[in-house]
Amino acid sequence: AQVKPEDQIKYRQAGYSFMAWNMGKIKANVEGEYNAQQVQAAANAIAAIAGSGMGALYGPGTDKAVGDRKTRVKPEFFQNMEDVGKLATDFNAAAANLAKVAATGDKAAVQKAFGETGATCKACHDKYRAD
Ligand code: ASC
Repeated sequence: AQVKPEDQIKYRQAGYSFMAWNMGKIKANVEGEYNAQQVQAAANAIAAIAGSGMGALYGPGTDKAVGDRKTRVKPEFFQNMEDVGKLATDFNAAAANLAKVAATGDKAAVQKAFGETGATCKACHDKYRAD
């Protein structure tokens, strides 16, 4: 079934928002007291969403606000799908690696994998997100 453009934007924003909450939990753990179980659960959630096919939520009509549903995606995103695909693949790989490393409970290794994951988030924001 066809997902309406405004719903595609809503769902992708929900995905990023939920990943951001989990990134924040991992950040708090690597900067303070470390709870390996919490980090593993958060990393697994991020990896699952990252690998869930969010690209399907950037269909026609989702390049600008639809009614009250705003979006920060830049027009350039839709003109550089090959580059976007590479950035998405990098993010997916980094998130999968973060989950793998989180399963070991090694805080220093998680700190490194977390930094690498955040860098793949930022790489896309810098190019294709307004603000
Ligand atoms: C986060 C979050 C992002 C990324 C990015 C990394 O926790 O909400 O968008 O990490 O800030 O640079």
